[in-house]
Amino acid sequence: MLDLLAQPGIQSHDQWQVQIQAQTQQRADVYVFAVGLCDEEIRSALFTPVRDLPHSLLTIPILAKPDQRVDLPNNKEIPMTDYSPKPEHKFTFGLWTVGSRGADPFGSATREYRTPAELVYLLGEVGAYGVNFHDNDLIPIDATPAEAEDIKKEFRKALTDTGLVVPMATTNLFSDPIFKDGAFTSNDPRVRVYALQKMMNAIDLGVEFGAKIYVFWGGREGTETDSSKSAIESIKRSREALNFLCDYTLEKRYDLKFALEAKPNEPRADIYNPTTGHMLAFISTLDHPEMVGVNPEVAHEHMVGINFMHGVAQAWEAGKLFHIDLNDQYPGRYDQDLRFGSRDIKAAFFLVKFLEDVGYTGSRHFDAHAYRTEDFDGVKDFARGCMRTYLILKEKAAQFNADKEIQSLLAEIHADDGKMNPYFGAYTPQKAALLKAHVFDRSAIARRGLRYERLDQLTIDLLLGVRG
Ligand code: GLT
Ligand code: MN
Ligand code: MN
Repeated sequence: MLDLLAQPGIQSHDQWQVQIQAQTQQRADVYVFAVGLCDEEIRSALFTPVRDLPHSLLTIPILAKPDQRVDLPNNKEIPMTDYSPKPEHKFTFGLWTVGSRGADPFGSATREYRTPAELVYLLGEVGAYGVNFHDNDLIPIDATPAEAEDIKKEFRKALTDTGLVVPMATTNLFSDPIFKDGAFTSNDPRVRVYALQKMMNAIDLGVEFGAKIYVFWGGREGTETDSSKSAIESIKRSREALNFLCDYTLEKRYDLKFALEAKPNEPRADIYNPTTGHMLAFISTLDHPEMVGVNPEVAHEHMVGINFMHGVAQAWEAGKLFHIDLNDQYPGRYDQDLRFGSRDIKAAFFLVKFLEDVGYTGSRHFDAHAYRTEDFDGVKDFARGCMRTYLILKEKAAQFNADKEIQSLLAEIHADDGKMNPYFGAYTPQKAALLKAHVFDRSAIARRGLRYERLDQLTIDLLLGVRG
């Protein structure tokens, strides 16, 4: 290689270098200041020549955008933030997310079909860490064994070429008409048993590709009319199925944990275990609660108007936050699966701040899809946008934690002189007697202003970028 490069007039480019340059120039205009190259040579490499530093630097529009970087010839870098995704950020997408063709109940697909392997290359291009799939996102439900092998081979090659991993897999128990009345909770025993068989095969498939988390989303486990099913029987059937599949996984010695995903409605009128809180209670009744946690989704809790981060915190505190589905949603609407952070920036901020502050190390999975208006360039904009917003909010969270005024206000708000300490902690009869005798100046305590307005405005200023 070195000999090749040493030949005079060598013109062939290193493919990797060209790819990096192409990726960079998709996002930015690149200005080059070089002493040994004439303008024509710089232009032939598709860069823009710069002659009169530092005057040019001040006139280049790039400097007006604080998220871009400029490399100066003396290697001094103007410090600017880089919001590009890296593997350590653990950003993942489902095949069904970037593969969504834009169909909705009122209209057919607006984007063409892309194979699983093609979608992996797309994810590699935008900088994702991993890809997740339902059994039938990868292998169509009626594929022959030979067809399945070909698809797997192509998919595996795409994973190797891009370096993407498969941290999570799941089963489609909702698309096929056989699941019209649910899977584990169907009133038809043949459907309940078929669902178990499909699950075992899908678990095998997920494990084959390295998945360590297995998501259960029971989209059809519900009713339109409660005359049709017993709500108690449905919980018992769900429990029996989960116990069976835990034992299957244990018997196979798979290194796999289950994550249950709640949703209140859609596609059924009402779905059982409708919130993360319901799921947490249900998990504690299973035979192997230690191998089952939750996969909360922003949209699923925002659609009914509840605070998503509070549910996530409850799951985290219980040691059950195994996975998370990030997207966005207007309350009171159909399941929108909007780009992360595109609707409620403040809620997204407190969510990212929570995940980063507690040190959540699992996947940041974006379970969302591009608007129906988009082509595949728009799908890439969507995927890049999810990751970029997360990283911007992560930076804002660090800024919040380092902001002197915000932190001194918080210290004031959380001030504790320790005088009440004797009453906290476990119950004792002495403590109870002491507490009963304590006299509180209720109105003095209530008079104290808590300064939350000021704190919230500082947060808003920070989010809107007018602070520091
Ligand atoms: C479906 C659903 C999601 C679930 C997926 C996993 S499929 O798109 O709306 O919330 O996470 O089954
Ligand atoms: Mn989801
Ligand atoms: Mn959803």
